[in-house]
Amino acid sequence: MRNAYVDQFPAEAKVIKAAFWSSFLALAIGGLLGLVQALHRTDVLRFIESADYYTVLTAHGVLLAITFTIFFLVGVFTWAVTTSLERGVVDTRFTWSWYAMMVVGTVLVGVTIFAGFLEEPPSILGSELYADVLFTFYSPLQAHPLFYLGLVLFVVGSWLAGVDWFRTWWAWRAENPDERIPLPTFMVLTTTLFWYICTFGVALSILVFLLPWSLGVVDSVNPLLTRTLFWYFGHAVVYFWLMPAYMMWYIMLPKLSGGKLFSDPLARVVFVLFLLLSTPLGIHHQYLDPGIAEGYKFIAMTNTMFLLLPSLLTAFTVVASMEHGARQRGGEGYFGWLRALPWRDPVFTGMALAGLMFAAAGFSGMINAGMNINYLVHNTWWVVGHFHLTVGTAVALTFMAAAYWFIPQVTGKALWNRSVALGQVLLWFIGMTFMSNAMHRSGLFGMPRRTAEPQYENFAFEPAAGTVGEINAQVALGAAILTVSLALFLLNMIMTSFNGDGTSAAIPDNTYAGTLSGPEDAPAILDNLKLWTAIAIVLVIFAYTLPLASIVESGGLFGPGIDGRQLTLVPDTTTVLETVRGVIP
Ligand code: HAS
Ligand code: CU
Repeated sequence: MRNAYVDQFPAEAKVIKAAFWSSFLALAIGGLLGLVQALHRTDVLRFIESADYYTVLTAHGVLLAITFTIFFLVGVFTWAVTTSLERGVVDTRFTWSWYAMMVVGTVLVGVTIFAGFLEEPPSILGSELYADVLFTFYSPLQAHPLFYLGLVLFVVGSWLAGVDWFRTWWAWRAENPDERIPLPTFMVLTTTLFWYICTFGVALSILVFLLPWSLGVVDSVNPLLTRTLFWYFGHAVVYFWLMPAYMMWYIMLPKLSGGKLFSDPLARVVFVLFLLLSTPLGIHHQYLDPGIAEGYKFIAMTNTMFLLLPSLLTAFTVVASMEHGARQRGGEGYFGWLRALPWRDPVFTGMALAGLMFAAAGFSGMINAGMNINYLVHNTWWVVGHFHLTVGTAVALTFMAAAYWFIPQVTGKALWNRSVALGQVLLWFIGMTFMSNAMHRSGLFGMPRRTAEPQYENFAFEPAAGTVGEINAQVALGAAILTVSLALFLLNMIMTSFNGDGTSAAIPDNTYAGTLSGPEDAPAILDNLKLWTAIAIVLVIFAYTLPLASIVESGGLFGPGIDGRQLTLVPDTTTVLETVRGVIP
């Protein structure tokens, strides 16, 4: 008898499958645009006008960082809740409705961004369809109202997904009043709670400021305020991407390694710490912003350093579990056990390589987080190197590796080709090593990010870096390898959906790792979600009330009023574009 997810939960499997395919579509388009811009700014091959660079960059950032990640993770979380509670969602119509809402939101966002490629974008609601605002979308850049509306629908869809997981858990709780929350559900619920806390900031920014401003209801906004509200959300969102990857490292890697999770209580502590600290540190993205006092930046830095702890605990617990597994399989010696790990399994190898990369990414994150060192790397290619290791590898590679396990689970079809899958995860690791290492290095020489023409006037990188040609070559080579890897991934996914139905031998059991120290060893207070949420909110209030108050005081809620007049700090986007077009031949 086969024990695949689709056999246990056929209705849920359909929604999860749809979410995965939405995610893969975003990955395909976003990934291809990544190649286009990497070749463009390294001057290796230019397909686009430099004036279109920001359209490409916005599509790349939004489709990969927001669409690909979040569609995949809502699928994974639905899987995790239903399998660990051993019950389906309360009503799959509700599940389909939040999925549909996210799709509509994505389509609106996508259409507005891609309209930027047209010579003459159509005019809707009185303004040109246009959204070259990058994935960070704060003012003074302005997008068409439909872009913001799409974002709102997407985020509200994700909120309803959270409601779905909570409802499922409440239904289970009514039937099992005395049991501990199963670990995967615990991870989903704590992540959902900090997602609610952090998205409050971005919802406020869009609904109160950006959307009315783009509709012409208000004349101006306070750019520092919308920036700060963005970053209130913008750091926590990175953990929204990371937590599903962590979840899979905790519940799948130990089993794939042949052993058990080292400690369930420690895993709970880790997720509680993320709930507490993911939001009150967003100002570490604004160390260089004038208008925020140093003291508030220092608080953000302190909280960031505290938040290294759960990742360091994760490194310890997950690697200890892998070692336990390897020793069960006969591994010996200080490091010899590494050879006993199942390196031929693409699911394992993809996730292990993603974890390895994340160890490096953690170091570049620590460097970003230091207030004084940040001055050296801020707005350079270093930061781009950092996030291609984090979201671009720790998260993306884990998701791709997991897909080799999930797609057979939710479709009942065996994976098309394991060797291609193994080659694919290796290629991702190699491509990213080239690209991200070169980006980090060039950032140290001041190579700016987010520009099609990275050279400064009167400043040549060549003598400063000595290596700009080599750096560009490495980035272009890395990007090309990543594209091949991506194509192989998509090919495998497509071919798998055409594969005949899988037998039980071809599809692994839908179960995850047991534990060496189980939930019975965890203090009951860890499961008190109300308590942790309350503390998390208090911390956010401490970290943000004073800086926000002073930003509003000095810059005005809707921008500075001088003699009763509103000073528009914000040039309209067409003027900016025309200036750019004028400068760039
Ligand atoms: Fe970051 C900028 C600080 C983590 C994403 N970050 C960014 C941006 C993105 C991003 C997208 O303080 C750019 C935003 C923009 O457009 O401007 N980041 C940190 C810190 C961490 C961190 C301290 N970032 C992430 C994660 C991301 C992400 C995760 C996405 C998923 N980041 C910053 C700062 C900036 C920043 C500043 C602003 C820079 C600027 O100036 O603009 C930490 O969370 C990192 C902690 C990680 C560790 C590593 C633990 C190691 C583990 C591996 C275990 C190994 C295994 C495998 C399992 C301490 C868990 C073993 C294998 C065997 C074979 C044995
Ligand atoms: Cu951050």
